[in-house]
Amino acid sequence: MSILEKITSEGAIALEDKHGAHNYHPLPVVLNKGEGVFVWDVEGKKYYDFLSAYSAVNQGHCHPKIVGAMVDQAQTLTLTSRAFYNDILGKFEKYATETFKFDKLLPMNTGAEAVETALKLCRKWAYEKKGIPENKAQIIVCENNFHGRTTTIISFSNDPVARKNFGPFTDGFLKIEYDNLQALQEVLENNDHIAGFLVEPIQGEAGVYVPSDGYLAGAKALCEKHGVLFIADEVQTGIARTGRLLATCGNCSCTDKHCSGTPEVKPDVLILGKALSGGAYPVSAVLANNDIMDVIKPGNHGSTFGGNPIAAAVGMAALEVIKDEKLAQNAFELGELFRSELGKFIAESNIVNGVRGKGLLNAILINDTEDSSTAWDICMALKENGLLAKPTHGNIIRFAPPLVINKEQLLDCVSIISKTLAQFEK
Ligand code: IF1
Repeated sequence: MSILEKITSEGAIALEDKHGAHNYHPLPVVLNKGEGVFVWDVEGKKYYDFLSAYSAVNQGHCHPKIVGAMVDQAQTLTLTSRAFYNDILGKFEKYATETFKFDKLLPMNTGAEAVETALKLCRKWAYEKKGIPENKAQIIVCENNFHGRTTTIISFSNDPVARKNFGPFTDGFLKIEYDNLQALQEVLENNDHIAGFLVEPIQGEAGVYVPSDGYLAGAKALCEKHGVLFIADEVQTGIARTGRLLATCGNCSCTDKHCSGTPEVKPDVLILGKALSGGAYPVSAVLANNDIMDVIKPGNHGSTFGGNPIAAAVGMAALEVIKDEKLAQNAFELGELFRSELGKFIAESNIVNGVRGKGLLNAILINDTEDSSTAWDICMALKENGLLAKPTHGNIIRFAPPLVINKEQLLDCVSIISKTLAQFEK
């Protein structure tokens, strides 16, 4: 079978089922085209994409500027490895560090790799700058975290499905309750060898759990007091998703109305992935200032593909699109509209208990148990009605459209969602 041969949805699913590892349980829809907020299946049916590849496609599917940058670069120079310089990486590093206001950037490919990079950076900093005795460094993490799927990262997950039978695990992590400053203070006061605190500004996989106002700033202040690095995993929340360029939006250079003037907190170490690629090509990065990043010396860390010319060109275009099209502002405004419009339906509903989120990272809470299939069944019905979303537990559905969505499209989606949910009213 040639790669160009036409295939039906059934045929594509059967091929994956037979020849692919079963590490996912996808919704039964086979896509072959995307543009902006829309995707099409192989039978030609059009859908609103309310997952955006887990927030990697914030700029919309096949954004011409991002695809253009990728194609141009692909026809010129694709990969040199970091054994040699290339003429694009430095430009991307300058642009990204100016955008996010850090001295330096370390490029990787996937989110998990960037998280691993941040953990290694934090440990090395702790031994060399803070003077923690060798092999004693501890990093604080939160319950119900999701930071990726490498062996070290799942070592501090508490999701049994992600962990079971993958041990032995990596030591050196202390887990505390999310959104609980008291818990953070206690662990900082009662341990001598804390190197860092790794946190998601909003917990995505846990079900779009938004912490209390002031939590992140309070956590940063505690970290500062104890000389511990505040490490923000903005792989999912970053790049305008939550209505600001970053959910932690310290003093980034974004000039969007709702972004500037509302500083939250500046992390010591910032982790980016997903939408840094615009969904075109894997790009991730860790950003930090010189006093931290300079502990990494030649040979300490790297990746064959990290910082390659295509990734650098794509990353730069992906950030430019966010700025040019004021996507943080759009996410802020349409996020407010989404929650308030859907809220009207929910007020009268007994199948949905609420909607929560920030910007265009939202979730609805279904009135059923965590182990029920209701959220899945609703997603199947949404698919029939032309909107794709995925449950994050049995009773939570995440809604995260591309940030290029406009008001008319968003209201159309609210009506699709309301109409679908109405079929499930008890
Ligand atoms: C999957 C969730 C989203 C992340 C944060 C690092 C990574 C992720 C905060 C790793 C990845 C993904 C991966 C995806 C499911 C997914 C996810 F449902 F688990 F929570 F986005 F909503 N930090 N998140 O959210 O990035 O290595 O994947 O590039 O299928 O595992 P990665």
